[in-house]
Amino acid sequence: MTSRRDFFKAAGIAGGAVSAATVGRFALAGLPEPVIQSKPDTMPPLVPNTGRPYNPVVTLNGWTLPWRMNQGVKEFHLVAEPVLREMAPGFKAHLWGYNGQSPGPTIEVVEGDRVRIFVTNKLPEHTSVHWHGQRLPNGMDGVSGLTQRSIKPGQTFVYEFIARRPGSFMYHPHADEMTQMAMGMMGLWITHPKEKHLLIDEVNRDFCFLLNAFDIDPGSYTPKTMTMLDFNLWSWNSRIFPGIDSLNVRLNDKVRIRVGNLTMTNHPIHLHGHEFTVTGTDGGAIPHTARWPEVTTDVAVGQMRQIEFVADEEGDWSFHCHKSHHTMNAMGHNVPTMIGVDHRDIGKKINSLIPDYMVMGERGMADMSEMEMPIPDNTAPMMTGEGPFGSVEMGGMFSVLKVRKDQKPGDYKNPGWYKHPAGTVAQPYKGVVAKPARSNSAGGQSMPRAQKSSKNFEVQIRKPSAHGEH
Ligand SMILES: [Cu+2]
Repeated sequence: MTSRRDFFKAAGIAGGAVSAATVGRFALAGLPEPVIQSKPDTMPPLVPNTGRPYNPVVTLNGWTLPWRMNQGVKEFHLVAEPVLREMAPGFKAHLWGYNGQSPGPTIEVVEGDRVRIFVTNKLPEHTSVHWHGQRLPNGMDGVSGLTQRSIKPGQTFVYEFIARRPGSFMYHPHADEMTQMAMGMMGLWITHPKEKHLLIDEVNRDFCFLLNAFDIDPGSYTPKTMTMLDFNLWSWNSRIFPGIDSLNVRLNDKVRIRVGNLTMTNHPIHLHGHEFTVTGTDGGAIPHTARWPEVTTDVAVGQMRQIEFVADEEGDWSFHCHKSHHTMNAMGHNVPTMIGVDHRDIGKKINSLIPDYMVMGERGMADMSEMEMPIPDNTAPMMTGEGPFGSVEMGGMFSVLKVRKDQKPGDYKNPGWYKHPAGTVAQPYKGVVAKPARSNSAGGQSMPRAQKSSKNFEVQIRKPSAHGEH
């Protein structure tokens, strides 16, 4: 039970000057029923049925929290609790989150709205909620110990403030942060502008997701919370490819994507086939004169980036973090590079002792994606995703922007694979390929060497090749 003192403290009402009317109003109204979500699907946009109208966002593999309008105040109820999150088909993780999911639901409000958020703590330890990026009274900032008492297990606190600034924000605990964020406690907050805004364009599709990371050993279910940098699962909204839904849009749609980073490293987010503009951050909208075109934008730790573009090229366009180890799932990675090393003979010898021993990486790691190697239960494959032309050989922070001319406005269904017009797909060349001419020069250096190297030495190049050519 919430003690009255904690309740008023969190509500920003000074200890001595508690208004009985305020108590009565809350008590009479009761708490809004918490809404719980258990499906990991991308939920359709939640069109507002009360308050000022706006064009709602779509949270990738997530959802927006419904609210209750109580005498002009938008009331939300967040429940901090352990959750079972399907991170990809066949791989579930025991995380902490809000209202049945990690991340928690997206909260959408309108600039100027008075917002009241009840937070019930069903975790085994205390928590708090910090509303990242918001202008609010100091006592509503959610830093346990500094601006409020922490919310003990079983307690419900109430936060109340006016959403003053339109934009893209996040929420997360400010109590035992390293544990609670490593366990998946976070969510998005979108404040829509209350009227036409010079720097905030109207768009046809407005997507959002959080970058997050976990360290879960293959075959286990619970993240290691002491990990500082060496995470092995790089996720969007606690999903990893091929578990991340595609972003499905109609040809010539104006598209906005809001990305927040609550991992411990930066992520250069890259879109194929289009240029975009960074139109805003969690600090607000960017003036037009300060915007420039990009195809990759780095989202640093604790930052948000809001990108916009017109989807005017049909097709299935990759959309991913450009750190290549972030588009892979959990793997043993303290492994030397084996490209070009023929270790089959050694493999055979080891096989006679350990029948399951497998030789890896002789021709690169791509073989891994099509190899049916035994993996422990509850483990996502390292690189996978079956595309129309074979394995995509990806994991982690990877998805696809699907642009189609027959996608209906407001329809977010996956349209399936793109059907390329005849003659527009890269093909094997059928003609004769001449041997490439190779220069005899030792290199293209701009100046001659001052002296010859003392000894001629040779680096043996071992090219990956088919068996039997050695
Ligand atoms: Cu990354």
